[in-house]
Amino acid sequence: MGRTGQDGLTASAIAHSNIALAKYWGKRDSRLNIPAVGSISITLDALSTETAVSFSPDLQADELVLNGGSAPAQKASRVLDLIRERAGIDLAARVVSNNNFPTGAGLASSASGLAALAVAAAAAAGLELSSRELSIAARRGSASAARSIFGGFAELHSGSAADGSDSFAEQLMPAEDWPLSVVVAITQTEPKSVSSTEGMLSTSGSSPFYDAWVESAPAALDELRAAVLARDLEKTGALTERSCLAMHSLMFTTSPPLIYWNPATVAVIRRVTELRRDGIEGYFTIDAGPQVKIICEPDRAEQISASVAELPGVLQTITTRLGPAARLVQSP
Ligand code: 2P0
Repeated sequence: MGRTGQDGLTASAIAHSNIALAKYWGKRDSRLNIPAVGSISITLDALSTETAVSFSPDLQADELVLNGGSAPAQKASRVLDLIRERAGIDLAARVVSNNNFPTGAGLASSASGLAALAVAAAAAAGLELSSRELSIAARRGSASAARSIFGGFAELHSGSAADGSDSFAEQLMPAEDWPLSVVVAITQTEPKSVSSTEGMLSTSGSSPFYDAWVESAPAALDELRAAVLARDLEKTGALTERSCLAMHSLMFTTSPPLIYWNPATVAVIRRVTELRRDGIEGYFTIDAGPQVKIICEPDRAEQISASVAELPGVLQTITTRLGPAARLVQSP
């Protein structure tokens, strides 16, 4: 991986969003952005971000242009700082990032965005980093981004090292080994009012169930990992729903409470459960937002999508297969 820009110090990359089957919520180190619990995710083909990075002596500070508008560059700068340190360069960067889906609405735009940034920034700085090093760099921006470096199924380790060197993601299984589909039911397109970063800080300081969540996470991960590797949809689905509801229980018991759901979120949960009773197998999961993602076999996706699309408050559905790893976009 070298410099891909015509004028050097410039590169572009694409990464796909991911959704966690076993959720991450809470940090063991806020400064280094190290998660308190491990997580397992699937990368989604249809939701992606393309990010261009240019280091330049003409800039005074890092700049981020997100979907055409100026945006805070704080998370991007944490990734860029690590890349600058590794490359021994002292230049600010301009980052131009475009999502092909709603930003900040619980569709993991920071996961795809910061994974694409890590890949592009490393190449722009002339570094050849391993996937593990890229995953650690992406994690510094957003922990979920560490997982989007990989395609298919990925696991992010919380690790125990104080410097976060053992908190990286790795691929658990490629998409081809278990080609599932995901139906995303969008119930709101505006960004959420409380960011994940703020929300999890608030939860760890106030939910009476936070310690139990952290303590029970390793066993929950072991169980889910085994179900995924066995390609057992019923078990994977049940454990996915349990992790999602455990995380939202933490959110509900945060002070002040974090209620990311809206009435349509609940309607979709109920519909997924009813469909399953009728033999149409799908399993829901919900992140820090009101959208519902339904995991199913590809031959069930159309029926599930049509059924949830008719519910009041469901604005749109997107059906996707599992996606590939983050990668550089070669310049012409
Ligand atoms: C996850 N989420 O495992 C969980 C489930 C949302 C709910 O990771 O603070 O944007 O930047 O590390 O990665 C979203 O949080 O948070 C997230 P930071 P991030 O997918």
